[in-house]
Amino acid sequence: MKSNLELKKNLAQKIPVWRDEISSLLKKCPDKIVSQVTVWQLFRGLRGVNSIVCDTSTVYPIKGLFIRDYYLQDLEDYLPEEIFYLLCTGELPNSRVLKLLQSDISKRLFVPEYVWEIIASLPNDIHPMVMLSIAVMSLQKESVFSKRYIEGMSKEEYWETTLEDALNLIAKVPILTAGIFRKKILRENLISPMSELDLAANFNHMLGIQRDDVIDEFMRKFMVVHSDHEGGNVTANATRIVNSALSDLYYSYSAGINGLAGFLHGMANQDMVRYVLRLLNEYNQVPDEDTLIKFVWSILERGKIFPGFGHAVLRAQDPRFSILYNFGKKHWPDEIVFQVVDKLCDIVPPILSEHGKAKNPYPNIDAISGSLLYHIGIKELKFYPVMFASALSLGLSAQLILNQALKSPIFRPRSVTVSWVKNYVDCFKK
Ligand code: NMX
Ligand code: MLT
Repeated sequence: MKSNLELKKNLAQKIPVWRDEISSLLKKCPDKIVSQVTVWQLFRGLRGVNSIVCDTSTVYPIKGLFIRDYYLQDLEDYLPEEIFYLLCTGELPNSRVLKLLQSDISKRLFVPEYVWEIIASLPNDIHPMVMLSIAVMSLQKESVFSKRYIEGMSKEEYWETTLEDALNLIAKVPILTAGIFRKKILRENLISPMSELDLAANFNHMLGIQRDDVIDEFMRKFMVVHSDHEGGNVTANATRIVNSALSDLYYSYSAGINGLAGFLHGMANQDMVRYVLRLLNEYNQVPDEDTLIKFVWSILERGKIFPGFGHAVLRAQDPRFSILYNFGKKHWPDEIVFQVVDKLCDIVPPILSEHGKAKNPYPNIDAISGSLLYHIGIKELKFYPVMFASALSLGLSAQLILNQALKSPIFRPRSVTVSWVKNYVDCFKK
């Protein structure tokens, strides 16, 4: 399918301007230093090093996520489709442009039968993140980018074909996600998409959730707050690196979500609710403060991490957490899983501070998201990172469209040996 929508026209106008900006930077001050790497940073995950350019969003240590120039808190009532447009272009769409985008996406709401056959052939007990990754990989043969590359497209077309792949991906990932939930977890029939619904409401519909206005509003917020978190997190970074070799969006997204499946990253949402359910099983009610304090210490004293708290960049409460927390507090305060999470979010930060290791003791998005998914009827905890991955299709797609538009080269930094570092820094010489 060929798209000729406003998004593409808008990008076609902006891309030359963005390219000029970068060309003049490279011409005027190619040697200006923008970051330095200390020995500590080299061995500690390049924490704090400016090493990636990503315009879709930025994470500030105290204020948290900005999508383009907008503070996340000012975007929480927008539709995921609007956020996708914003991520790509820097502008929110007007209602005409939004309708065109929605209508374009609605024409892509189908998944080829062979993909369902592949999903059906998978053992039911493999992690649903693996299922989503395989499902997206199997869609790779639909990639417009790869097809056109083999046909000999010019570099100028890279971003346009990536946009085609992106529109297909953001339409199809929720279908695949809902399909995996229905077929492999609930062992129920698939529910066909309804093209007249917005992306989030349609997601609820296909998951088979008892929809109402509040639940649809929740899913919109869930998708918006999970849509992007700049370019340096494990998922985005992996996605970008794979794509920089001109592996198409399907290969790249699949690689990225394999990173999201890490326990330090997107898997923390399932672990948080796992702990909460363990507590509820044992006490049959929201445990009192002393019990929770002992529980948290018992985890930390065994040298384990407490999921849902801390962050590599944030040094304050994650605004994505605040948005979902306020929503839960307003609409579903009686949900017992939410109540335990609520108490833990008061109790854990001072304990982590006393423990003295985590640089940021505050809750992140994964502390809260699972409790709300639990409330709407997604009781399979392993499914929580899959919901995260689905929403991320928006931001990851936008990042790759821009990377191709800006002709980002293959990513290939140098690696060095420990001996090289020792010789270079000279600290060991008398
Ligand atoms: N529980 C226990 N220990 C922690 C925690 C935590 N929640 N957070 C950080 N630490 C430890 C960390 O393991 C490290 O220990 P060590 O010195 O033994 O290696 C030390 O504190 C310093 O780590 P930081 O510099 O504060 O954190 P870093 O940038 O390395 O890692 C996270 C960031 C997010 C990986 C880390 O805070 C963490 O493991 N949090 C829990 C898992 C989680 O919630 N992940 C989801 C992140 C958000 N997301 O959406 O993906
Ligand atoms: C994310 O949303 O990717 C996480 O908060 C992790 C990060 O930003 O490092």
